Amino acid sequence: MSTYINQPNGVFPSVCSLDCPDQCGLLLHKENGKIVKISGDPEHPVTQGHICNKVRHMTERIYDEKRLKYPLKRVGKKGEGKFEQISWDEAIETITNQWKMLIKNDGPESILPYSFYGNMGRLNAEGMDRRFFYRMGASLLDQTICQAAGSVGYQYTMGGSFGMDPEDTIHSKLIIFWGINAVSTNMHQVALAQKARKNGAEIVVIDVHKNQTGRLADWFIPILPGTDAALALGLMHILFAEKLVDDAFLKEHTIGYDELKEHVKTYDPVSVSEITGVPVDDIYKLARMYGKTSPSFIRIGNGIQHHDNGGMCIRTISCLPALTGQWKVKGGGAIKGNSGYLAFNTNALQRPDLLENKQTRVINMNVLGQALLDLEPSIKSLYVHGCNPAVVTPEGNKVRQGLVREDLFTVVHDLFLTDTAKYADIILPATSSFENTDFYTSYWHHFIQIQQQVIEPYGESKSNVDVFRLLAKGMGFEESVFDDSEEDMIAQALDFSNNPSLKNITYERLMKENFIKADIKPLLENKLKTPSGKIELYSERMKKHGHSPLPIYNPIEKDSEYPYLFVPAPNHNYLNSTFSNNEKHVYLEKEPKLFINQEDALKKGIADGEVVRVWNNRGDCELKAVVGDQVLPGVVVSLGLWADTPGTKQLVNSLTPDRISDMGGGATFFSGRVNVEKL
Ligand SMILES: Nc1nc2c(c(=O)[nH]1)N[C@H]1C(S)=C(S)[C@@H](COP(=O)(O)OP(=O)(O)OC[C@H]3O[C@@H](n4cnc5c(=O)[nH]c(N)nc54)[C@H](O)[C@@H]3O)O[C@H]1N2
Ligand SMILES: Nc1nc2c(c(=O)[nH]1)N[C@H]1C(S)=C(S)[C@@H](COP(=O)(O)OP(=O)(O)OC[C@H]3O[C@@H](n4cnc5c(=O)[nH]c(N)nc54)[C@H](O)[C@@H]3O)O[C@H]1N2
Ligand code: SF4
Ligand SMILES: [Mo]
Repeated sequence: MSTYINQPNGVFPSVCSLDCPDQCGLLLHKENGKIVKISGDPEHPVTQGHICNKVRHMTERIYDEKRLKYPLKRVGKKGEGKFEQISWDEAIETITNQWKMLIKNDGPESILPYSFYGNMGRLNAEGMDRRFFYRMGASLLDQTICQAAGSVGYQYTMGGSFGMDPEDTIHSKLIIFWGINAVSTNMHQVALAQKARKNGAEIVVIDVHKNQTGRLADWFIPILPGTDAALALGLMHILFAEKLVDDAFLKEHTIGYDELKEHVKTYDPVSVSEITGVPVDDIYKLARMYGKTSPSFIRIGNGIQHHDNGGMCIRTISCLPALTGQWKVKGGGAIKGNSGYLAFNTNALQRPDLLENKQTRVINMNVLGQALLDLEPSIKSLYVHGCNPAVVTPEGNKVRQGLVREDLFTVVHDLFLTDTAKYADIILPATSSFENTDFYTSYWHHFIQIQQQVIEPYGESKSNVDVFRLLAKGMGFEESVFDDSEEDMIAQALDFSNNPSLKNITYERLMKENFIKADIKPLLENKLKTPSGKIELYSERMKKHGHSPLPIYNPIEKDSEYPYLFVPAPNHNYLNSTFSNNEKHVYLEKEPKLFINQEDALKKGIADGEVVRVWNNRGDCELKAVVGDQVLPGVVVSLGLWADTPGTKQLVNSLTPDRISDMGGGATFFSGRVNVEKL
């Protein structure tokens, strides 16, 4: 039990719950029972006292007047946003009565939970909710919107989400940020890279947009969207041709290097240059730099995998460190994600055994719009938590057409009246993470952390765990798993003999120490979790799954004749759509922009600062043009996922395709085409 809650004044350790690799250790400064300031924990070895702008202003969000204080029921038309206060008893009774009726008439699969990591706390994001919906037998959600394609691609090469320890970045001499806007999205990786730079390291950024990360680079390499696999193969071509590969390493730790060597002969620098837009000389320069510098480190971002070919692209890039033997060098290798190291007992936490019907249908979250409109038997109820699909999900107009269905019973649990909540029948107020207890495992650094409750719940808000306890009671679910305390659940999750790195990490220790680094052995000390136990440059398993067993470049789909490839990326001051409803953060971000090359702007008669209409067959929006050389001709980039504001049209996901990527059922946000004109 947290003792912090009873102390009105003091400074208390905490964890950032946002979906961000850095997973910072925080200090919450409390006065008269309220948090007045949030700072980075100087004791936390990765955070080192520094946090981002977003969370430094977090008190504005947790005490925002607009926060939901009590449950609401809809009184207006769907989506109109008219609600009336109700009690928790009425809310739970309304929801469970509706669900009991649906289960009787249509079966439990007519109900779909839709959630993501608005709060990364394991109990709240994927604990009690899983137990509840497994027990109910509801449709299952395939949570593919973020890193699915790349994780599968990386896994084919490396056996799972296992990369370098980011703290070793300080030893690197060459750091490549590849498709990651790290200044905004992984700031402590940048801090570590800057330390390495003081010791002589060079920073290279490969991106479609010269944003703040590109501007910080020693060398920025602009590339055409969706072509990175070709560049990686071109680098391999030169590495083999110029004997810059580590033969001893390849023999000992990989399979398929002879096949790969033969195969990459077709990716000559001239052809690769035509595909990628990267000049031939630069391809040579980068290959030689990569082949001759050690330790070298590639931070693989999420940007490259939100494409039709995202899985294969990451599969391909992740072969590079093996060619040069970098996995053996401290400060060498790559990171796509590191969640494999902190794997905990998900079966004990989530209890998939409670699901009776093992054939229960699975719905890919990227096609929510289609699912709500066309799926048979139809979805009759949607329960949304920790996610804002009306803004973040592709084919946004289809999503909204689905949400407006009169016969869809929608419940939204959130801290704010999000654009999704506006379509709800019942809205439930959620606590912020500082108002509950949870444990956290980063997908980038190696620390496990605990959040103890620091402040009282805002208004009548409740945590996800508490709401699912109430819903279980209301449904008449009698299993004792719904009575487990937070402490019980954390202990169950950490009790996991399959992962020796967690051996000495317990609830009690976390309560004392707040953050504990897992005891992780060097990557190649044990066999990898690939079928061969080695790094697989050639993958028989990929062949079985219908992919090329060797890394290849597959072009993205040309989904229309519209002239521009559209990359709607995240922005600096929001986290996905979180903060898009908080004045301070909106003020810092100003307005939604569209970056366009000056050549394209000239042709279209668009001047810098003018509002432009961006459209395709899926939808349209209006953004402010930024004309310059930040993007290549033929490419346009927007920043941020903006909430609806009256009088504006800024739903960038109204333009994005809901095609599924090559692997993992992933999203293809960045592979769509649009047209642009002066408004
Ligand atoms: N400030 C802030 N931080 C965040 C988030 C946020 O919204 N705001 N979101 C969080 C979440 S959930 C995630 S998943 C991560 C995402 O953070 P990142 O891993 O940085 O991924 P993105 O920002 O989606 O894209 C990264 C970069 O890829 C570029 N890009 C797009 N297509 C291509 C391509 O084909 N090739 C290359 N080389 N580059 C390309 C984009 O221009 C962008 O600069 O950040 C997390 N942190
Ligand atoms: N165009 C485009 N679209 C994208 C992306 C992109 O780069 N471009 N990125 C994609 C990616 S990588 C991701 S991960 C998704 C993210 O999409 P989402 O997961 O929807 O992320 P957020 O927009 O941050 O919404 C999270 C919501 O959870 C709520 N929340 C926070 N804590 C809690 C809690 O404890 N309980 C409950 N019930 N609610 C809580 C927040 O208030 C917020 O409304 O977006 C995707 N969409
Ligand atoms: S959003 Fe990321 S960088 Fe900012 S405080 Fe949270 S974990 Fe740290
Ligand atoms: Mo994400």
